[in-house]
Amino acid sequence: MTSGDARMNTNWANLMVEELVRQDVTFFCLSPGARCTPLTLAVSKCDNAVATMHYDERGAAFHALGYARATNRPAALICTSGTAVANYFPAVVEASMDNVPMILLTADRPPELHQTGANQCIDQIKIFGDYVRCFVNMPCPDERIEPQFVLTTVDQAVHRAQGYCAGPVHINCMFREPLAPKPGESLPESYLRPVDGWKQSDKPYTTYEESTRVAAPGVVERIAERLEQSGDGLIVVGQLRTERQIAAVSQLVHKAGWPLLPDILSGLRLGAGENSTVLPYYDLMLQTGWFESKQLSTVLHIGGRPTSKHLLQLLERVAPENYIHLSDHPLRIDPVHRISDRIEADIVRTCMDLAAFLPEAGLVEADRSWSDVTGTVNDVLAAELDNKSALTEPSVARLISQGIDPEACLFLANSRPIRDMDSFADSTCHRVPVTCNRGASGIDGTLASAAGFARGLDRKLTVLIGDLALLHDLNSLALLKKLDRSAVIVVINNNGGGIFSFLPVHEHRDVFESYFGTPHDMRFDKAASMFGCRYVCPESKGEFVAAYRAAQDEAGPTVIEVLSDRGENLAFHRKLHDKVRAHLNKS
Ligand SMILES: Cc1ncc(C[n+]2csc(CCOP(=O)(O)OP(=O)(O)O)c2C)c(N)n1
Ligand SMILES: [Mg+2]
Repeated sequence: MTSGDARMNTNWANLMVEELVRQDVTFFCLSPGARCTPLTLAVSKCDNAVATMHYDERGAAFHALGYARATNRPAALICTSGTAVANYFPAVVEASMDNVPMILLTADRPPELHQTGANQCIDQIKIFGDYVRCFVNMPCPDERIEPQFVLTTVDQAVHRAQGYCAGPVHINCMFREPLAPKPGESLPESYLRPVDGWKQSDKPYTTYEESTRVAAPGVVERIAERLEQSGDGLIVVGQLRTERQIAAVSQLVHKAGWPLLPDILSGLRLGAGENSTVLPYYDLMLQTGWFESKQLSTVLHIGGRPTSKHLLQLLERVAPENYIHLSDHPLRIDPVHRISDRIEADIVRTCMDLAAFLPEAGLVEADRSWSDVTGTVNDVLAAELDNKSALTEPSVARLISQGIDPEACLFLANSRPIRDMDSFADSTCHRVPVTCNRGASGIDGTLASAAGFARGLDRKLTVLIGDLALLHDLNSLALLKKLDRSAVIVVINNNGGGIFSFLPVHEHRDVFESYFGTPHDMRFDKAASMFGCRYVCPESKGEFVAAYRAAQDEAGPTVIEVLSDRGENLAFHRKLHDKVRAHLNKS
């Protein structure tokens, strides 16, 4: 067998880890394995690296994803060769589709072991296909290759991960045995002589200067004129990623004066208040047909894809003459094919410029009937949820919005949880950071992502999750255990996929339960105990409120299991829609 140079393995791994840290990539998610020994040792010995170990590479990658959602900085993932690498795939897809930075360092066997039947050796070359922003196949560490190559490769990788059109990057690292020198064995210092200056400093070898993408001269002014000329318009805000974006969009919305439809991930939905131009309950209003009579010649859409399917259906049906979309990356977000103008530019800068071009008095609002609507819907929800004692799926979402600690963050699972929070969150609640894996909308990796999100923000955590999503990611309860602060997992156990009851396939009664509803008859008490989580199963709203408050006040994880019936939940949603419709028609 060709033998390698253990000291060069160490040299290269140290260079990579040190350069990542200098690029401010300080959080490393590692999984156990042998081939990645040089990288693992380098992280363990680097003072400025923060490492977390997780036995499941799938969860580790989602953890890194959640961390990057919180910080807008990539975490670095390290794993051994073989199927370990393939387990990163779902999180890589999510990161790619939602522009979340991520750096994957996968260990690999050297070329002479490929396609030989060597143990744990698979084809890792471009394994993630087009889902990564760039792929580098590092040669085996070799002293004939100068160290600058290693450093500039890392610098480029970080730039591609977090620069324009952020996303995952993959560096495949082949290592020959012996993987590490014996303890105390000295490294060939002479190899690092060409980067003496780098060694003396604490700066990255290549600094990529920040840049901002701006619209071409005249574009924003022209768009402002179009908005001004249009009498009836709406502003739709999808996912935003930074406080600065939220502030800039808020200012623009305030100046424009048009009704705002804030997605649950926009940062403008929770805590929207009863401001007459903000329509926090727009999803409910859409489901009651309230928008049908409105003239909508212009829509200004900022940020990500709206969660509300009903909003997308409205845009498809109405086909506004001007549907202007502002986002800061090149990926198409237009599933209904109605966008007429697309501005691809920095959101903060563009919103500020646009606001400056709008008339001081704001945009003309031909239709004044938007005001007071929020108060009407709030009254219905107060009567049907707040003032009733039943613990239902909509009331759990609402109670979380009302009871969440202002110092916490909220992670929503896909399926009903994100939709229920979008629909029923109290508009007068606190505004806390909230996110969801909405790039590919998987029900996988939810807990791991949520734990990463809380870790990145250093906040308490609440997760709202369905039973299937929790079963899918059950072993990530171990990651929640590692958080210093309180972590509350509210699981709605409706014994299967509640969302499918809302679909036409629900009418196929003969096959529905077996193939869509998929009941499992499991409860989460024993799983909670296995992973060292407190567990409580409240039966009434009062018990839920008390349990939720107590769980947030205690460090460590608590699973709050709420039992629900899928059929009753569907009927209750329908009843709520009927009530909202009746009140909106009256007002
Ligand atoms: C990884 C993955 N597999 C399958 C799906 C399809 N899917 C969407 S929602 C759903 C049901 C989720 O059930 P649960 O988490 O209990 O939430 P509920 O629908 O009951 O609110 C499934 C299987 C998906 N989105 N992602
Ligand atoms: Mg369910």
